[in-house]
Amino acid sequence: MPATVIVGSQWGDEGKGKITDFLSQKADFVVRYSGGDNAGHTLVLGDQKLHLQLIPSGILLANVQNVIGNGVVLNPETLFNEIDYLAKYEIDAKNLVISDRAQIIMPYHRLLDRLQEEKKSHKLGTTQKGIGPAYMDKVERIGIRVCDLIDPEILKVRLKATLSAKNEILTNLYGQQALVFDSIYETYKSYGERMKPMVTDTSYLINKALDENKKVLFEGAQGSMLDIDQGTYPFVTSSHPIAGGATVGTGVGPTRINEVVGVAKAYTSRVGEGPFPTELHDQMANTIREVAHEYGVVTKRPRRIGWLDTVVLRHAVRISGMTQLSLNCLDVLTGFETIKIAVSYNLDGKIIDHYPANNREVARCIPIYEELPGWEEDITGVTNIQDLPINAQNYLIRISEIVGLPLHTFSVGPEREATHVLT
Ligand code: 2SA
Ligand code: MG
Repeated sequence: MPATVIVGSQWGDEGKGKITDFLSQKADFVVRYSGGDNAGHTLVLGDQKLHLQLIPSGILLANVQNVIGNGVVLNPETLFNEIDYLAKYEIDAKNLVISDRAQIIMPYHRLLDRLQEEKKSHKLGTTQKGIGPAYMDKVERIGIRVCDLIDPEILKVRLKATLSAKNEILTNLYGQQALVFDSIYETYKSYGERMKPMVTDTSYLINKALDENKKVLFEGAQGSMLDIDQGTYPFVTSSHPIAGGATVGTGVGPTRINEVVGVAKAYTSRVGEGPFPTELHDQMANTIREVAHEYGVVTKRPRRIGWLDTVVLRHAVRISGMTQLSLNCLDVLTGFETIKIAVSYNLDGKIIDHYPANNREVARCIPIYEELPGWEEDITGVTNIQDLPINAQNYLIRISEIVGLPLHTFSVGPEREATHVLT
């Protein structure tokens, strides 16, 4: 599979970083295509847990070329902090290149993210990393790209124009002090100098790699239900986490993508506001949250927990054309008498098997569950699906059946060694 996209099938935090790290052992390139430092990807290196927000998850392997694609919004401060953080673990980020067309997150983006959120009566629960405001500027065509950042003359002109517009909003609408041009310019100019050697036309690079039959992994951030078009709008992020995002976000045509791996957890979690039909509010949710340490990597917020929702999964399969399923965190469900899978919704007495766009309808949807017997045995050491307790095997088989995808991997723990490919 020369070109594979790894996509979150739920609301993010499905373990995409872990699967990317696992698959990158056989890859030549790992490419981030959307989002920014709102993502929180946890990687396990020996007995260390590493958290990355921006740098692709292939960085742990010295022979993998890591790429930040044009669809990403890049906070230079986070980038350099991560490079320095990795250096402490003796990981050299020399195999990292950055698209000259990626957008830069500026200080006013972070500030506006927080101020906009505070003003809203219906909060979105953003990560306050400036993601939405940075994508707004991109679409408004007033953003600063990487190629602008590394050219002090262009940076000066673009920052002057944009900053005066932002300062009007900050002072008039939010009663804030105006931001000072000189200090922002000097800081970002020096970020540009440090970034310059890493910057290139990454579309050219990736397409050339594909021409040479190299293996390229496109690493998704967030999840399908957070997609700006296909997710639970307006409770979404401002980018395209779905497989299509990999093409626009890297400059690689759809005809070059061979596989789309949907990553899902054996249950569901969501952080931030918005609808969540299978959400649990009982002890079960607390148990799962503590066992699996379900807290935001970036914001430390407790994640909301619920049963697996295959209406959501089938929606994700459709919108990304997924070809395989990777199921994580099976071990977290050990010890429950029964386990539920939502297979459809009851909406005003009618059974539906698709996810409504209208949020008032979603609020009226009552999930219809299949209930399967659970298992008690510790499965964390199991390496082969046949060695799982029969009820755990049946759970996996049933999910694969309902979702209509072959199971590619299952995992029984956070470590790289706890992910197993089905034979
Ligand atoms: P934003 O900041 O504009 O992208 O927020 C908009 C919505 O997208 C959600 N979102 C996420 N959901 C799950 N995981 C994410 N990454 C971090 C993690 C989140 C964290 O891995 O744990 O630490 O809280 C992520 N990033 C964005 C967000 O909650 C809003 O609902
Ligand atoms: Mg995450």
